[in-house]
Amino acid sequence: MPVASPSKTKSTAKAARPASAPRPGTATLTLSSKNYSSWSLRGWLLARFAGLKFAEVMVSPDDVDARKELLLLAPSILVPCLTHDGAKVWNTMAIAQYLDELMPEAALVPTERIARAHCRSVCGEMNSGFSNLRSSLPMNLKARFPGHKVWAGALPDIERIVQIWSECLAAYGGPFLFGAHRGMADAMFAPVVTRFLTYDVKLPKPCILYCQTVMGMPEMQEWIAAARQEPDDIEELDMDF
Ligand SMILES: N[C@@H](CCC(=O)N[C@@H](CS)C(=O)NCC(=O)O)C(=O)O
Repeated sequence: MPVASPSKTKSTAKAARPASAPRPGTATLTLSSKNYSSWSLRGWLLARFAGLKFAEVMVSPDDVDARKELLLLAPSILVPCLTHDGAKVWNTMAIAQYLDELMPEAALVPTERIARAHCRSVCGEMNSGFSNLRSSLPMNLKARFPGHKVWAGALPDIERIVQIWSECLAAYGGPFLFGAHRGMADAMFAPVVTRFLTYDVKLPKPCILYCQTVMGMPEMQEWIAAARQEPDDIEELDMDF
């Protein structure tokens, strides 16, 4: 698969582990790099939006021992993975649905039936699609590539995302995808927002405003600040982030 990798240097640096292991009974969310791992960001935003108290468990993508530990938690060996009260949840959409059941008052999905179906549909599309966008424009929060030439194969993905956002913003009035309240769809598309900024993707005005809304969320600011503290590069930038 063609991959544009604008800034790729190798490093053996490991992501930081928490100083102490989480106490038994504490919900945990297993994540990898805050700078590079878009799925980690989605899972973390979902848990924060839901209001769940959890401990972060960081596993480095290039740490073999950490991968073995992750396998015990997540059979897919993928992050994010949530453990909570005996439940082990290892896919982002499953985590979103679990949190929505657990904390319905957080309104991760719209309360109205048809809007809720719409929300789940666009989230599902994000969860399973846009592979050309994901592989050619990997998340890299610390980087900026002004005037980046986007690979032609990723353009239909970008056009479809612009269509999804434009329809949602027009139908529900913004500033978030499903209206005044941030939720599941905003968490699912947040890493796309950061990619559009990193790679200088040109967008229509309503989508630019939406990107500003997402970047302005305190949770995003907190995540980005933590990403900036991470070592600069990791080895596996070609993988599907
Ligand atoms: N669709 C999966 C995707 C998860 C995924 O691809 N996670 C990546 C990180 S962004 C991963 O764990 N890759 C393997 C690794 O980090 O070693 C989900 O929803 O959870």
